[in-house]
Amino acid sequence: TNRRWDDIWLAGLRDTAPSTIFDEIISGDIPADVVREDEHVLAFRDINPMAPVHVLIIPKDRAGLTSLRKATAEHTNILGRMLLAAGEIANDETLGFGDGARIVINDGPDGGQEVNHLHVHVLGGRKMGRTFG
Ligand code: IU
Repeated sequence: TNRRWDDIWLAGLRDTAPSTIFDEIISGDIPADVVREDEHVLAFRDINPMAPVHVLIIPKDRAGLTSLRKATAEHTNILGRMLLAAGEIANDETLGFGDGARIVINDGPDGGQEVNHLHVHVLGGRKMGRTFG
């Protein structure tokens, strides 16, 4: 059966928000410095880094996840994959991380979110301060 197309069709039904620049990065229409990729998640360097290393992790299929506040139990798998990827990336000294990282999700306008496609920030390469801005 054509389960993959069923999944895409269903994702479309539950994700009517406008696509974002991250979809163009996923499709390859806009280049990105990809540091890690699998079937479900894509990780690339932030174009405007706020630390010596700044990586964004996104789901390839946004599937309604414009923000974390939109998450439901059906997103459990992808949310877990994103956090596992964050830990693995933060552990990768070849990317420039030292002993630790700051892992952040901005959610909604008041949270400082600018791109409406869920993303986890992994920041490092320096010792982070206690303030969150
Ligand atoms: P925010 O949490 O939605 O504010 O984060 C969006 C991030 O996406 C922000 O750090 C931008 O620098 C980054 N970004 C990018 O890496 N490439 C782009 O083409 C665009 C934004 I637009």
